[in-house]
Amino acid sequence: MSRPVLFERHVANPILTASDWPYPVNTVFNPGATVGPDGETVLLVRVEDRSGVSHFGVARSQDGYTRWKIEPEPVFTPERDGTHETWGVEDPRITKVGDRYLIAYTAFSSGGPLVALAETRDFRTFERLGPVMVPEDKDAALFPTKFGDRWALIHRPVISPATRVVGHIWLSYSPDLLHWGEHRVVIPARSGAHWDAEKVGIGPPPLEIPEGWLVLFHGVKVTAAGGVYRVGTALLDRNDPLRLLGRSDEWVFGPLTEYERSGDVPDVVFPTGWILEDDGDTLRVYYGAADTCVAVATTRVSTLLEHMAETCACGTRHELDDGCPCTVEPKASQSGSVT
Ligand code: BMA
Repeated sequence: MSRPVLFERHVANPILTASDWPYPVNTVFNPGATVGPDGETVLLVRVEDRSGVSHFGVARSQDGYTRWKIEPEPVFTPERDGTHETWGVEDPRITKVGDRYLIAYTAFSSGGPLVALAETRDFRTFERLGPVMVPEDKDAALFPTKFGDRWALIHRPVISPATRVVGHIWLSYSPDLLHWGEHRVVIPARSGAHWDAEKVGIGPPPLEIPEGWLVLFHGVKVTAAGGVYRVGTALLDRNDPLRLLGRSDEWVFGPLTEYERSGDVPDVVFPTGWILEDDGDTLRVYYGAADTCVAVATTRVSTLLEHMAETCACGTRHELDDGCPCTVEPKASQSGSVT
C-alpha cells in the first residue's frame, strides 16, 4: 500500500533556474524564504557563480509561485578579504523578528564552513553580525522568539571523518546573538541503514504552532552512488525546544523528479524556507533541487503532525505531547563512532 502524498510539487517547478538569472551564473538553489515588507514573497537565493563561489540574490513574487522579479545585481556578496567568507556565502535561512529579518548562513572560510549571522529590513542593505560558530558548522537557523532572555540557534557541526562521528543537529543559546553556549544535541542522526543515518541538518527555521515548534530537517544516507538528501519532520516542545516530542521514522519528502534527481549534485531535495498561508495550515516549502535550481512544494501542518504521530522514529505510537524516547542523546556506539 502506498503512503498518501505528503508534499505536492508545484506545476511550475522548477520555479527558478540559472537561465532566469539576469547575469551569467552556474546554479541557483537553497533559498531562504519570507514575506517581505510589502507582503510579497521574498526568496534570498544562493547563487553559485561560474568560479564556484556563492553569493545571495533576491527574487520576489506576489503569489509565491510565478512571475518572479529577480534583482539585476547580487544583494549580498562575500567579503573575500581573507576572513570568514573567503570562499563564499551559502544556504541562508531567514527568521522574521518584528520588522527585522535575521539571516543565518554558511560562510565558507579558508578554515572550513562556519555559521554567520546578518540582518536586513529591506533585502537591499544588510548588516553583518559576524561569525558565531567555528568551522566546521553549517545548516543554522534562529528561532523567532526568545526563551526567557536568550536567543536560540539550531546548527550542525560537521562530521569528522577521522572519528566517524555522524552529524547531529545541535541547539545553542545566546543573550545577545553573538555569544553562544549551552550547546546540546536536539535531533541526533540515526545509525545503520536509516535514511537519516549519516547526518541531519535543519531545513527552514522552526515554525511555532500550538503543539510546539514544527521542524523540517534533511537527512543523508550514503550509498555506493553517493549521498541521498531527503526530508523528515520533527516537533520540539514550545517552552523547552531541547525536548523532542516526535520525529518521523520515514522521510516525508525525497528526490523523485528529473530536476531533483539530476544536476550538479544528484538526488538532493534541500528545503531552506517555508511560508505559512493565512489558513494557518498550508505551508509553501521552498527547496534547492540537485544543488541546481529552486522548487516549491506544499504540505500541511496537520498532515505532518498526523504523519509523525503514526510513524514516530522511536518505534512506538504515542501522543506527541507525551515526549518521545527519540529525545535521548545517542551513545557513541549508536552514532556509528569507532571506539
Ligand atoms: C550540504 C550543503 C548544501 C548542499 C547539500 C547537498 O552539505 O553544502 O549546500 O545543498 O550539501 O550537496
